[in-house]
Amino acid sequence: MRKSAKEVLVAVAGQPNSGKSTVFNCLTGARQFVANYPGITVEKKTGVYYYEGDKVVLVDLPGTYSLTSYSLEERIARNFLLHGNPVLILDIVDASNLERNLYLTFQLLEMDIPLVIALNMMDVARNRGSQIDVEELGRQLRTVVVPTVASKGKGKEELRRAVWESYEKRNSRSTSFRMNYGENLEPILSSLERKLSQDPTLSKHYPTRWLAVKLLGGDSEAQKLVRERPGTDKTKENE
Ligand SMILES: Nc1nc2c(ncn2[C@@H]2O[C@H](COP(=O)(O)OP(=O)(O)O)[C@@H](O)[C@H]2O)c(=O)[nH]1
Ligand SMILES: [Mg+2]
Repeated sequence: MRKSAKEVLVAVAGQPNSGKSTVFNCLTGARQFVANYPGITVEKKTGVYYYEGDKVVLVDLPGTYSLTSYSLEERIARNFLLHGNPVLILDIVDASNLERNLYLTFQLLEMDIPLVIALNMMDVARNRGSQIDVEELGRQLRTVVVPTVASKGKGKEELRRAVWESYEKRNSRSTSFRMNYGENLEPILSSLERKLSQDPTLSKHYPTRWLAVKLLGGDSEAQKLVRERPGTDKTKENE
């Protein structure tokens, strides 16, 4: 292998039954390892594949419908995104349940980590007569969208290429997608975000927009992050 080979950490997220495990298996094949998240019995599956000699490490996050802090699975997924340093999120979206699946996507986009969407179950969507304008979806979300039928291995190479290209372009992204919370909330969010940005420790460790949204929603884990200050090891999940 080339001396300069890179190693890239990618978090694989998605709602239950979106085909997350199928995509994961399709990309990594037999190169998989299972451990537990520290201190708890939830399985942490890691897989590896090589793209033109560079190593891509995939971490399979627990399947969740959203990214609040109400369930253990959601907290694990969220903590990994906040503290595990993935450079990219691969979001598996079920094309036949697009609206419901995008609920998680919007929350992932707020984490301020480059995102690639595998628009999976394209066969099911097509059989139901749905026509999805894949390019328009990508334009609106300002992200790359790759249509896949993971159970048939369709879209695998396109997905690998999209992951790599998004990784290489990660610093040259134009403005990323921002959920608009409407004229009542946006001014409050902006002022909160401004305050959080002025705190160098917080803004270095957490996406301030995300933190502002969560604080406004009364998210207790987010409040704890602000209270406790970053810097200590919080990858451990204490129930
Ligand atoms: N028709 C179709 N089935 C799929 C596709 N991807 C996955 N599946 C099937 O959908 C079911 C759920 O997939 P799985 O990977 O376990 O979902 P997960 O819960 O997100 O990990 C399985 O029976 C898969 O074989 C796809 O693109 N098309
Ligand atoms: Mg699964």
